[in-house]
Amino acid sequence: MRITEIHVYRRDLPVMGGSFCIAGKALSSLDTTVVRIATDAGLSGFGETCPVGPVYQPQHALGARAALQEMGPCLIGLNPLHLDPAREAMEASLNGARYAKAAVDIALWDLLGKALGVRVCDLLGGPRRERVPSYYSIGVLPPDEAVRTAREKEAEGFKRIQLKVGGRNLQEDMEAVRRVSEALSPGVSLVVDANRAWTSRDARLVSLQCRDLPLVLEQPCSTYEENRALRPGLAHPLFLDESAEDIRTVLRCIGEDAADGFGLKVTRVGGLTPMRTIRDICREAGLPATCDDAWGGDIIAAACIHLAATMRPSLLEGVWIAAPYIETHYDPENGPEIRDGFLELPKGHGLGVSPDLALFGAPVMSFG
Ligand code: 0XW
Ligand code: MG
Repeated sequence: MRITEIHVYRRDLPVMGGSFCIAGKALSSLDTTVVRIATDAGLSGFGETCPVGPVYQPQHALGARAALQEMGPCLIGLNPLHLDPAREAMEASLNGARYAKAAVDIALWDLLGKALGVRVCDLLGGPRRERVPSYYSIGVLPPDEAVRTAREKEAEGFKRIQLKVGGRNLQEDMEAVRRVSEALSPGVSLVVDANRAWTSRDARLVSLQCRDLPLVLEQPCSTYEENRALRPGLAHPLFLDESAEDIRTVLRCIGEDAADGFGLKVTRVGGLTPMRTIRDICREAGLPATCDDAWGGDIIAAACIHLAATMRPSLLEGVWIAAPYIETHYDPENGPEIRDGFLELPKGHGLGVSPDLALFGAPVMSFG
């Protein structure tokens, strides 16, 4: 089998209800990039990458498409079932840009599954279960609204709530943390995510003042080094998200005992191939992790669910997908939906979602 064509599409994903606020920045619409890899066997594979705006991480939507423009030609003619040579071809044509390579990597796993008549989770080691727990992320909101949303989401079946903080008065952050924690039932866990917005002073103050509350702190400070230095002085476990950039950083973090777990993002680390390695490293280290992406539609959601289903259940913290925050499913029949706080593995071969390309309009670039 050979890759004959690659088409790249873009689409805006408006946020339902107006906006989602991370670290003081309100996001009203996200720009997603979808890749279709077509073959001489008549099969197509789909991948996606959708940075959550241009400041959450060093990744951004225009950068993803510029990288695909650079790499697209090197993939034409390759055997799509041979994932390692395809990765090497991408490395040889462009340094870095893991998040753009991730879209190709996901599309190749989708193709491999379709070609073999199996699901992506079957190829990634085999599913440990058919449905995985999701978690809900509450954007930075006034404490009253955060409490109301937390109660609503608990009632919908979520067993893990992530509360965004940062980018405002620290007193308001502390009030939101305390009140949301006290509003949740004992079986529901709380993660407080500052998305790099706190100083180490802020993080220590919140952790010490809230030492009576059972919660996890996620990526309070910006850099890996700041968070590592902070950890011994905290009263709470520390998860790294934005700093868990790739396999090497995760290895370093374990070696330096810098975190109690990770908020992993499939595209940030480079796709399902490196994510599988990180899954195994975390399992050996006994560290829990989420299996998410920063944003994206049905393709990213399906990729996260497949990988998460193969993780040791006791170490999977939850899967975050953007479906509750966006209106459109690319695949109206099989697009992943959260029910009672859980996500089911899509049924079909490959990723199990078939995007309706009419939703995307003409490709913004094509190769082959
Ligand atoms: C909650 N998320 C998974 C979605 C937003 O993009 C941010 C992210 C996180 O945990 O930082
Ligand atoms: Mg996070």
